[in-house]
Amino acid sequence: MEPVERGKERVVALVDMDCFYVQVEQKSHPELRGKPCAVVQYKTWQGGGIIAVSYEARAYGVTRGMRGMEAQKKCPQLQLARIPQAHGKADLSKYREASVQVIAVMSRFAVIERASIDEAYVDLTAAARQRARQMEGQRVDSGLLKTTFVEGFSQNGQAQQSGDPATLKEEGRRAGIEAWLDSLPPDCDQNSPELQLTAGALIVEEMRAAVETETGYRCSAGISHNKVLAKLSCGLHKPNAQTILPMCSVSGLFDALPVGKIRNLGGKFGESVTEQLHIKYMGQLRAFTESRLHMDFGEKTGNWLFDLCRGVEFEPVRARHLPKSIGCSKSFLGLQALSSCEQVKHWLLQLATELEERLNHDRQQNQRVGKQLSVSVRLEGSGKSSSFSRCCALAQYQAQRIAKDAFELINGFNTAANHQTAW
Ligand code: DCP
Ligand code: CA
Ligand code: CA
Repeated sequence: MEPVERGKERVVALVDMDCFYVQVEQKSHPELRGKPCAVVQYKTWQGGGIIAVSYEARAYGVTRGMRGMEAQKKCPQLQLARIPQAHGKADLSKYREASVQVIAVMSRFAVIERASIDEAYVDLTAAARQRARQMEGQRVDSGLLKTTFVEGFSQNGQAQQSGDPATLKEEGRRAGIEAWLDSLPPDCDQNSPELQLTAGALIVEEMRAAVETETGYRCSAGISHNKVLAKLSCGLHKPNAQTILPMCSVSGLFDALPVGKIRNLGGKFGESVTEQLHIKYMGQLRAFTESRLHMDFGEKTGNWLFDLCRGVEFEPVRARHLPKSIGCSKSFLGLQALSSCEQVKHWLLQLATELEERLNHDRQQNQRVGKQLSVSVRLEGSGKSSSFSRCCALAQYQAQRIAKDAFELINGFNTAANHQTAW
């Protein structure tokens, strides 16, 4: 037996819910289903800030971050659902509960790592190998991959007569699947990494169908050999679709992919990579030698980048269904900025009250206790903003105590410390 090509050892998927908060609101308000709608936070000023948008509304140009009223100008029939509030701030518990339901269904299929409120990584290596063994020697029935796209194989839609974009897209998808299945080794060796990806995609089709049947929620997915490629491919076709990203399509995709679109390269570090190397696209990283990347980023990170731009990455999917921390926050922008100790104490107590509730719920549900209390503060100064964070032991699940400890943690940073009341 030949050794598996480096980087193709695993089958990893990322599942991400489509317009998640919108779907949760549509489930409890059926009149919103299939309609252009959006979820807003604090409906007070200009219709509130939009944080989730249905795909019907996206077609009108409605996007996250718009004000409700601004969006209704683009799409007059847009309906707005509002995030519930508690303790003077957004209450996300219904979305967290929906997330738990989805994770429960998915975890019947394979090892799951919850990555955020609406996404999870799935290690399908064992399950896909087993499925590939059963499939060996037979051609995969493309009818079982009815929402699957294959990156690099989906462009060649034949029938150009139909002008309808949805029909064209579906024709392109089907042609792509057939071309992909044709490209699999003719004897369909169970050890073929490409057959294993295909088997993984079959399992993800089943998993997504089970999620929809049992929870009513639709999602999209990416199927590839590692977390970075799975996450990237999930976003290529949405909503209610899934995308296989085979290694052979990576270089074509990376050639026009801005570095910041890659998991873990979206922030400051990604910026330093593009600035230091004077590049824009992920594919351009391939021009640099290992030793050059070592020089600029150290051995460990250099190696990681060298592999990553070739589609190779090894971060494991860790079995974890629960968030590692429980946190809540609130922003006070512009004129709302807190300016007295009383205000700071008041809001710390509101946050601590939510925290106490959620910590108690978590202890009961998950038989665990929190150990550390961490407080982060963002300051909006004249010109530059700054932030800091401090932590201490979490003594008790008690709001007053949490608020008091939190205040002491940050009080040393109060620049108005000489005055008794100002912050
Ligand atoms: N969310 C939020 N504020 C943000 C980003 C997201 O409150 N800045 C919430 C609302 C989203 C949910 O998290 O519904 C999931 O975020 P996603 O980025 O996955 O976006 P959606 O699920 O809404 O849409 P998509 O179908 O593009 O994944
Ligand atoms: Ca989502
Ligand atoms: Ca997401």
